[in-house]
Amino acid sequence: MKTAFALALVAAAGAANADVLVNEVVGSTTGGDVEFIELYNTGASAIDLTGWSIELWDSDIDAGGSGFGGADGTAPYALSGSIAAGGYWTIANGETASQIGFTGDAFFGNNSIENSSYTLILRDGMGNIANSIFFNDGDAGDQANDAGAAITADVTVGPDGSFLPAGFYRFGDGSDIIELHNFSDFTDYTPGAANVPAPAGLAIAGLGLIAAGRRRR
Ligand SMILES: [Ca+2]
Ligand SMILES: [Ca+2]
Ligand SMILES: [Ca+2]
Repeated sequence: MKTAFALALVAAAGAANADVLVNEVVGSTTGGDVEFIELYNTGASAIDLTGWSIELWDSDIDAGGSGFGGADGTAPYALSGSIAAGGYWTIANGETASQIGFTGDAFFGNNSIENSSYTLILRDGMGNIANSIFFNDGDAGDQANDAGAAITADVTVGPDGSFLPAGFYRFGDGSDIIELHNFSDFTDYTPGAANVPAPAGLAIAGLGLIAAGRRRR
């Protein structure tokens, strides 16, 4: 009995919670940066976010890039509260409130998300990576990392031409289809609400072309 309990604990400690995903991010826009990170719970149960955190790791190796593997802004951000089944949890800055009228579940200061390559890690209450996103500005050598240790991110976003993309969203909440956000057109930003859904019946073969076609700046 004692042994079985110990084994169960080991199993639990090794498995990241895969139900909560990074669903939408905006970090670099025209003018003062609107910055927010939206999580989405794909599961059937509410999840307590106590002990969870969002980390932002500088991922620029190019000359002049500052502090590869260092924490960006005032990251990490400790999460609190819970996220309902099919619900959202968002951290957002003051520009998000002033420019698009949205206030998140948590607040971070303006310019918390850098405008060149970075790695966003969502870490669960047991310290495991629940989801990781590498935002790439396209410079040779930039590398997804966890505090300087190279990783293969779950999702790589960008570059958008030779720039860091404004952000990304899953084309339909929790989807594996990734779209880049526009820099100056905020109409497709949906912090704390449903992302643009995938049209019903869309042929899988056509998704890549549609993804490319929707990208504009
Ligand atoms: Ca770079
Ligand atoms: Ca920014
Ligand atoms: Ca959204």
